[in-house]
Amino acid sequence: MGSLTQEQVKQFRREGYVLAEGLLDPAQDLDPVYHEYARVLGDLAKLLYDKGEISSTYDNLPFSQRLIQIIKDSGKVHAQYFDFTLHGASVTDETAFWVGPEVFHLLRNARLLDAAESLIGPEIYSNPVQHIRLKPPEKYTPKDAEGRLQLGKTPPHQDNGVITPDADQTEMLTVWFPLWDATVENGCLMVWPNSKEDGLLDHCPGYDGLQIPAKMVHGQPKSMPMKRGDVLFMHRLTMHASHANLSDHVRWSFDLRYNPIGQPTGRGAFPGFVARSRAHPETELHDPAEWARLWHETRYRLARTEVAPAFNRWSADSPVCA
Ligand SMILES: O=C(O)CCC(=O)C(=O)O
Ligand SMILES: [Fe+2]
Repeated sequence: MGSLTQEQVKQFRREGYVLAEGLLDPAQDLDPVYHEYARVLGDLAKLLYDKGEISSTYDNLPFSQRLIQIIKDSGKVHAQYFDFTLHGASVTDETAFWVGPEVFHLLRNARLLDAAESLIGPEIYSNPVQHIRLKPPEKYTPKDAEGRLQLGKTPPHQDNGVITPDADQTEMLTVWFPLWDATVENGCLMVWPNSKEDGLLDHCPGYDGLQIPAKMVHGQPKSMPMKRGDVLFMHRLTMHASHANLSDHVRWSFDLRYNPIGQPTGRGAFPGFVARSRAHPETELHDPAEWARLWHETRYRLARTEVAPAFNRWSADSPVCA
């Protein structure tokens, strides 16, 4: 079963990625989550305005411009506010995140799962390594105390690098798609075809995330401009990065992950769930409120944990990082 063509499956197995053009129906599959996030953005505007951190709620602006104004006015990108995951190191009871029903419906989207089934089989677990990325234009992105962009381009890495070693054999599948067209100018992804053949490379912690040291990055990357509705599937060992957002609008994407049920997720402190099981359909999670509850319970637990979970096995002072 599964919805990808044999040719697409072959390309994924050979080169470590495949682009499925028009897999999603933008109106059916993407608009609901867009509308949900428009409300989240409104909530953020009100919250910041009430705290005196912005001078207007920018009600009349369309999403992208409204977010840019809020970012400029408050001096912060607010990535965690929109994300449907947590960052182990700094969780408190107040840490904001968004685990709304339309996000859950996206995680269970039948078109995504049909395609995932072609690549990892019919027993599909929603792996909790997942993000929404709302990347503002670099020219409007506030800097941190060291003068670096708070949120910029993604450096070269393999997703296997951002999970714990117990999951190195897990067939984790990365599923990346834009909410709006992604272009080279606004910061689309680039992939290094066949890079999975090199196995897991060393990664070094940097301010913008784990990255493969430049001296180990060879071969020509392929830029992946994508239309709304297109979906990119990547093998966990496929090296990828993003271009910088040099446009004047927000680059908006989701990246989700799935693995065969029963394999470790590589972020055991976070909750996943059975998205599809042909063998045991009764184990599938269908309730968005239960999914949200799992994440709230996780936040509660992490806020009380002294040693935050680390998902990274490399240290900045190891010789390869010098
Ligand atoms: O969207 C990006 O810029 C990076 C995405 C990424 O690294 C991923 O989806 O694994
Ligand atoms: Fe990645």
